[in-house]
Amino acid sequence: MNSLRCGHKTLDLGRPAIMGIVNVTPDSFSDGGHLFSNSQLNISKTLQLVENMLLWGADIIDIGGESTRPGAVEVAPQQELDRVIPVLEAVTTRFDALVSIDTSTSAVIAEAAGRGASMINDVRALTRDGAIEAAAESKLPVCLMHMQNQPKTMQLAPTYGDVLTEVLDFLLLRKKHCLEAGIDSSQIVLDPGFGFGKTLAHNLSLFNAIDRFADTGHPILVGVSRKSMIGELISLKNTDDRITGSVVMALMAAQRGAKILRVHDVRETRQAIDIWESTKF
Ligand code: 7PM
Repeated sequence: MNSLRCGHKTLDLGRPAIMGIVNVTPDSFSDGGHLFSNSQLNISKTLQLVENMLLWGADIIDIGGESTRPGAVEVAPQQELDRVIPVLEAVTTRFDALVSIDTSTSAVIAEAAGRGASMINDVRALTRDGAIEAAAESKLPVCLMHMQNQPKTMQLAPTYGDVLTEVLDFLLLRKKHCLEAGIDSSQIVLDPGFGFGKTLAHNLSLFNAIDRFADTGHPILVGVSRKSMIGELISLKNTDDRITGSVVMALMAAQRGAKILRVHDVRETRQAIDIWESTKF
């Protein structure tokens, strides 16, 4: 099936889906806490961003309350709950939108599933205590992402023998654990985890092998939006200058078989994908 079952809703993957990033952390790397003032989340600004993303053609909104940028320290489960759940509630009350929750924490998975979340997106691939069980219980689709080490240390010295084999093997092992926990195979999305414990060379090896990930039969999610790999390729230090590069790489990822594109710049990415789709006959 070319779709994911998200509770009462469905995410169609017949064409590449666009996932709009909404970071509700005060220190996110590329959207620098612009939803915050006096370290307080501005909920009306957040809803405005979500409304715009939906108008611009986002298929799903990804809400995250833990910063996973390189060097970031972990947040307490209660703090993550306090950040994410009110935003989820506000978004689902106001809009008939699909919302994925970017979390590794079992309590957040369980609480979000009970309050209308449509998907679980875990950069730790459900490795934390209780996460896999909470996800299985929710019956929601899960995105399993590869990361080497933890955010605090992942970019210090990323090392692989064969990066493609290691990342693929990890994801297929996590898939096996998910199946054993009762998660339906058709609900599993895989993600190579660009920028998570990877050098530029590692990222490019994985990017050029997206088709190999797609060969697993699982929908592939790709998140390269405004990341340093784009800055490194064409020397752009400022994340605001990486929009064109991000759009180009999202389109290239889709052409290599990615089915979900996790992006900051929904309008620009939607246009690129729609142009590509329109040229097919
Ligand atoms: C460095 C790496 C800085 C990542 C900032 C980020 C992904 C994700 C994030 C991804 C999935 C950001 C992030 N990236 N979830 N969450 N895939 N599935 O761009 O690539 O906000 S966090």
